[in-house]
Amino acid sequence: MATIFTKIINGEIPCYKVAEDDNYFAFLDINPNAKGHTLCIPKKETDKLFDLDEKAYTGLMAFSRTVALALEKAVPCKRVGVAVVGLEVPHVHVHLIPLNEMKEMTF
Ligand code: DGP
Repeated sequence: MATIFTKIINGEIPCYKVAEDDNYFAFLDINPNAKGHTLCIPKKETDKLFDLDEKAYTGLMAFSRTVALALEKAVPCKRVGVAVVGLEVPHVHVHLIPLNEMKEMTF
């Protein structure tokens, strides 16, 4: 069965899209820790970060970096925090969270 995130990529569930290329997709988290909290995901459904093959792993990191650099410009913050959690949705996702205080980084 498709994950919630695959349904988002396919447009079956609405989202606020931040960025997209052939292999990766970024959208705002529905339950943000801070303004601009964004999730970056591979379009190919994969559960955990370390399940990704080398190419997909480095591709996801490069895509996430591009989105993080854009977020730093778009959203006032001290820095963009990065986390990979995956307790809720079994489709690997990189959290990018524009942070001003550590307490914003809670899951
Ligand atoms: P975790 O698996 O614990 O890393 O958290 C999953 C995150 O995904 C959580 O911060 C909320 C977000 N999320 C879950 N369902 C949806 C959804 O349908 N739309 C959006 N935009 N975000 C979602």
